[in-house]
Amino acid sequence: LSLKEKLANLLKEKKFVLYGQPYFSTSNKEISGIEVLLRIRENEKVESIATVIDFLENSGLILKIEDFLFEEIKKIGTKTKIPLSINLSAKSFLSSEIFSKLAELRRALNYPFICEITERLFLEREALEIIKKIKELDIKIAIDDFGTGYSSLFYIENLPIDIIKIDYSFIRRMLDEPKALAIVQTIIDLAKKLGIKTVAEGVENEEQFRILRLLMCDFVQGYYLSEPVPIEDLIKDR
Ligand code: G
Ligand code: G
Ligand code: NA
Ligand code: MN
Repeated sequence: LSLKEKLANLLKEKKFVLYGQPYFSTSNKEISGIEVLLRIRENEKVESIATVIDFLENSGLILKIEDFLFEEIKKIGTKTKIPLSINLSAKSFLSSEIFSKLAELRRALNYPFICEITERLFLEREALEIIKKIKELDIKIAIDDFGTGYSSLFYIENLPIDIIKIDYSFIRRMLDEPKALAIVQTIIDLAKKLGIKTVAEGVENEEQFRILRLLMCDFVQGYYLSEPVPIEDLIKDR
């Protein structure tokens, strides 16, 4: 079987599963939102899609997988009031169908819902239009892995961005490297002045958490407070 056939079969057999990783308020460590992460469950093992995400995007399979993802979120989303975030690839926006799908998903959920996009989307000529259209659907926008791609102050100024997720590479180094710390601090300050919330990714220990709280980062995500877990476990009783 080709990789494409193999992945298509996994999808048909419902071997894609939804995990969720919460992010927490730095002021009280309460869950403020949940990022939905797709994983593949095969023979009792659950694996990240990190190694196949480029292939999924380039082969177009990502569109079918998103249909599955959206259907699953519709089921889960009605059981929780915690805002959910989904990751969308720049490729998802090549077809304008994505907007009707997002509109439908938004209607199925009665509270804030967030799309995480990466700076890669800014390379698309229509990036501005795309983001405005999402916002018109009353969906929030988070820039994922901020600082590692094509960060442009133009976009930060001109796009209606709600959340910046500071890439974990800066968080990981900030305690040892003054330059990384300066960058983290500056992103937080800039975001605050522009009315954009900040999430620090990849927070793994108390020390990092404390510094981020001092710097007035709004939210933290990472193994320190929670790894990704099966999403049903997160929304139980919430
Ligand atoms: O942490 P983890 O190894 O599960 O992350 C795998 C990678 O795959 C991350 O970069 C994450 O953003 C991406 N990813 C996870 N779920 C989805 C999804 O539903 N859609 C897209 N486009 N990317 C996803
Ligand atoms: O690209 P994106 O930011 O969506 O990727 C999220 C991925 O990062 C998830 O697959 C998750 O497994 C991973 N991750 C989440 N928290 C941590 C952390 O604290 N440390 C490390 N090394 N990885 C993390
Ligand atoms: Na993400
Ligand atoms: Mn990220």
